[in-house]
Amino acid sequence: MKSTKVSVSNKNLREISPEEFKERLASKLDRHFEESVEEASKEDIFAALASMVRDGYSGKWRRTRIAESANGHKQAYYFSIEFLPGTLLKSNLLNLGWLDTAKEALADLGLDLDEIAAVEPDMALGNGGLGRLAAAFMDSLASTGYAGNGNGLRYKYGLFKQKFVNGYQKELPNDWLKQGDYWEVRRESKSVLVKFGGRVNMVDDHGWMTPQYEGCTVVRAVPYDVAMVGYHNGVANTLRLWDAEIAPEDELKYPSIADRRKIEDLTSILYPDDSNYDGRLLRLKQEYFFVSAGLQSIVNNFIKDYGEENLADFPKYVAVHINDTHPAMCVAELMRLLVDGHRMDWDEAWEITKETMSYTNHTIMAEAMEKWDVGMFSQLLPRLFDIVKEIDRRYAAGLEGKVSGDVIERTRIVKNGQIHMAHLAIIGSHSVNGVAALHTQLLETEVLSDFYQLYPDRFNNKTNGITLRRWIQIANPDLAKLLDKTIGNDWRFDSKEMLKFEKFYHDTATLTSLQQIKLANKQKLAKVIKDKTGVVVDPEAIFDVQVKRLHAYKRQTLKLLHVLKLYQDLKAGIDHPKRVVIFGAIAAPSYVFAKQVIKVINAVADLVNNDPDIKGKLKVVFLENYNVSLAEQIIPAADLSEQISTTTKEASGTSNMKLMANGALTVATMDGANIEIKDAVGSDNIFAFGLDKDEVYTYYANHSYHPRDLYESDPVLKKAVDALIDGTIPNCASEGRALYDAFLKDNEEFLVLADFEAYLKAQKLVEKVWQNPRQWAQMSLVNIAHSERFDADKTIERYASEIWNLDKVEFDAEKA
Ligand code: TH1
Repeated sequence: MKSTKVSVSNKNLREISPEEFKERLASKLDRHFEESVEEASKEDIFAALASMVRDGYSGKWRRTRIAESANGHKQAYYFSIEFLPGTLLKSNLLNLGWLDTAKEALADLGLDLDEIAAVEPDMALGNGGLGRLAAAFMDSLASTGYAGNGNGLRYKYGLFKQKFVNGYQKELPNDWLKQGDYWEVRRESKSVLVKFGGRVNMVDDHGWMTPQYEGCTVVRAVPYDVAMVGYHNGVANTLRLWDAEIAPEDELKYPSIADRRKIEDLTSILYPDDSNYDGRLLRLKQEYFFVSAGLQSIVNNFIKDYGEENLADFPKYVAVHINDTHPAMCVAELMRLLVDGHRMDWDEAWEITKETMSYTNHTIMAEAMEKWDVGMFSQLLPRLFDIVKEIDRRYAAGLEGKVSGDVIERTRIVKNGQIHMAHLAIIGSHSVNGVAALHTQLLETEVLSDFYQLYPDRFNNKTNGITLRRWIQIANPDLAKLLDKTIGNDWRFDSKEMLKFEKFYHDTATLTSLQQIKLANKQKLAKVIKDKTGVVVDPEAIFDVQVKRLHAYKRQTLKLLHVLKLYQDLKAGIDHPKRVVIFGAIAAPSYVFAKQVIKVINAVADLVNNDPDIKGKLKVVFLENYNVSLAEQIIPAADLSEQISTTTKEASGTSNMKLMANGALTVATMDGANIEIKDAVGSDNIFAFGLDKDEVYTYYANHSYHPRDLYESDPVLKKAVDALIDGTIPNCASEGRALYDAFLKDNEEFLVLADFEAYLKAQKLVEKVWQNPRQWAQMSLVNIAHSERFDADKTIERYASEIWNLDKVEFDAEKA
């Protein structure tokens, strides 16, 4: 077989002509809906386009699968409880090389691609950064030409829809499948069974202790596959999402709808929690369900391709990645499949498991650490519990006499009636990585230091990345065109090329274009804001953006105090440049404090936006239901990017990267990936401020943070904080009081008031630079050029070579 690298990088940006595109569209509409383009609704045109796109990649999808198994390629499987791809029409068009043609062809027909694409509901099977990263990695795996597939859950309801009622967050169900998912393919024949509960008896079967399951509940896992199309390279990988159904042999056991629901509800809802842990039974069921189904299908596939007798070679052909601890049961489940299912000797199975598994930690926040109660776990998963206990026993026994008993006790998996999932993931993997340099350093020196002492070679850093294709080519097409004009279009294929944009630092025409593009994007966003909230904002103002989950450590509260201070200044006749502060943030429904913050911000927005005294100099806008699609509208219009988490708390952050790529300047604490952004752009091109990691840890170690002292001694701070309780802000007395009390609590964990003064200073500097539009544009240009450092394609190259040991897919390029 003739083999060529798949990265038959096809740099033709127009793979079909507008004429051909129009013909295909007309014939789709005719065949599917018996209507002409003129008669068709947006929904119908969307469906026809989606169908054309599917035709466009179906051959690639099939050939990639065949090439992968025929060529004996190692494949990576990314296990994640969340995937957050957003919408897929435009990104599939882009990756196929059809986007510009589609825009043009539709325009010829009097149609606007953006309006039609808006019909597609977001595939919101994730909360925030963790799920978005998983989706970015899917795009990059395909686009860099690796055989890498995703494995997750097909939630019937995606992340809830956030609505504001009287300024309070209300949650509505997100029935994203109602309109029919255009991209998935149900693969009935690949279904597997997953067992829960019951009892397990070990019986001797010809000398092998074999489990017999009794009285368990069997759930059928049916995969729905979504193609992940590579950028101009003929590759299409698979994102496999599992749905729970009644097993065919159990139909009679569940005669009523209500009975059936009990099984099918397993995949109904996505837990709306981010960086938090909530030890509920349903979540444990979900975790085991996609872990077991995914590993069963991988092992079945392996046996089909290579034979059971070659299972010892499993890690040569399979890498399984554990994205945060939610899929940590992979370690025990693969042991179960190998030892119980294929009668492999424990020690051999253990070596295979460790070589196969790798794990990413995404947070050091104590409240996010998964620990399952032994009682619940052993009842739901009796056999898996035995295996976890055995892994733990052997782990402890293996260290006996080699390290202190304290270390063993601190690091073991099962202790004090709980199962520590991070410990299971680390002990059962050959690689453990953090998601930014500082984060990995903190894992090594603080949070996981015992493990780092034990296994220094396992630890490595992989700083997160973003899909630049989506955030520049799709979300900011005019910026993309400016890059083409200045540096040529090679950057669309190799982001390193973007560094050449820096050569235009002194080029007045380019700087002017940058300003014009930003202004046009701000005008568009101003319209969105007007339509959604009724608030009129001036596109000439600073667009100051904080978009991310609502969380105490992310400190939307610090931004709020700044807003209050600006408001008080303006009331007192102290002038500031015009500013529009834009928030987008969803709170977990059970997170009381986060919801109080939302209410207060909305109340402050009401106050500020309607106070004639300040003459429109300050506007506050909280956009509902922040999601990927809204991000695509906000981020290209941002001047200022707020990345102000308490140093040490934000593992990486990724909105910081998207915003810089769109030319926003960052106000940043030296936390997460902000440090690397500063390193990339230089300290003159970022507004860095605040406590550093050592200062934060000193406060924690000495319990020496006394915010009341700061409050009493700084009248500016006191005035801003007092606004929360002195009646300044109408209609939020109890929420204002809650924030006030939180700020002033002795040793308050997020050190909000400790950073206030430095934050104001950073914002003063922002205002000063804003007065110099040329300098601002120059800084913006440097940020755009250096965003190449955070291209997820490069992050994936590092995972592929340093963790998964993959090589690129090869197949007959002629047919690609
Ligand atoms: C986030 C981190 O908070 C963020 O800093 C990082 O950029 C992102 O992951 C991607 O690495 C996390 N999201 C979750 C969600 C859950 C549990 C832990 C984390 S950490 C449910």
